[in-house]
Amino acid sequence: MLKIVRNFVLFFSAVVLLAACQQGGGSGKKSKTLDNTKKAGFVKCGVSQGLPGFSNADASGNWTGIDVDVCRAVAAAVLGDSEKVKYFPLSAKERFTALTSGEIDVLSRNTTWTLSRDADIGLTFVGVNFYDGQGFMVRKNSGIKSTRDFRSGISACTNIGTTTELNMRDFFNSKGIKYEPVAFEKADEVVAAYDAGRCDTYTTDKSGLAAQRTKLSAPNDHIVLPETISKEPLGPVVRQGDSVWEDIVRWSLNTMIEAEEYGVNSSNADSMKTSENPAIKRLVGAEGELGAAFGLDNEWSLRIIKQVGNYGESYKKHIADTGILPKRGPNELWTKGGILYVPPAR
Ligand SMILES: N[C@@H](CCC(=O)N[C@@H](CS)C(=O)NCC(=O)O)C(=O)O
Repeated sequence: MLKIVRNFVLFFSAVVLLAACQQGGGSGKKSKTLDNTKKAGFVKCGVSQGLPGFSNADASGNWTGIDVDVCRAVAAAVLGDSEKVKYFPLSAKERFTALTSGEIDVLSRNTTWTLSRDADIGLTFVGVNFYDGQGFMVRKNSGIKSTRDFRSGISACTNIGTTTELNMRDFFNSKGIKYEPVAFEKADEVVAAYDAGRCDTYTTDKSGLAAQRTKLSAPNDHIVLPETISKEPLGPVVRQGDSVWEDIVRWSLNTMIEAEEYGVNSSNADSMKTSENPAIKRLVGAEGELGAAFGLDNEWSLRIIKQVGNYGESYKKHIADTGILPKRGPNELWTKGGILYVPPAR
């Protein structure tokens, strides 16, 4: 009897161990977020409340911008259709709780990757889709030409819940300049306050200054000062704890950047299947089985490139051709003097 019990215990332990091993080995392809996204039929994407070039809705509620394109890429990869995205406009203050609470599954909203955000609050940054830095805008007639002209008593308009607030404090304190922060939750309130003369300077990411400037009553009456006071690497974010979903979002962005590097775009992607370059063939799914690593088919990346375009196409359409920031600067490929460099898809 004792022997039977012992054998049963041994057998049971073996089954449990085997199940655990299989779980470990196969967990790479299990994603609750992917399953839920497929069930819902759309990607739940957190965006800004309106930042031209990055995430902005027109009068009919159509969202466009380079941040929007990241969510469209994910939808093309996992649902086969870049239009299958539901957008959730979020203020800077709301954005992280929306992600950790499960209201959204990707946050793609001019969000700076910092240590505490990445490590401390249940979030994971998957990459950078825009390298930025914080700057200041002032009225031309203020006579201020550089931050060296700032004096104690200056008032500065900015957004609550941003790195901007923290950098501004560090900047003024380190220079011994007494300043008056004028902060609001909604970006439009900040712009309106600055436009109405309630503060001497408006400070945010330089891309934000360029984009929000278009909303001022007389954009040409304002200048952006030459100094950049911080590093603001902006990129998409996911919840911690679903590494497959994290990889899908990371490699959807990487696909757009690598496609530009290899000259693959929305018009030529199909014809690239017969390219002589194996890296290009992998990128368009004609060689290898890269999609299987996330439990996706092999055309996931081809769909991203065909439906959304490569990074350069997205930048041109939303940021350069709209006049927001015509020059790519650091957001040029590493092969062209910029710092856009993604690991290889292989
Ligand atoms: N990159 C900074 C700033 C982000 C931020 O929220 N900036 C404001 C000013 S440009 C903004 O996006 N406003 C648009 C909105 O809230 O809809 C951060 O991650 O904290």
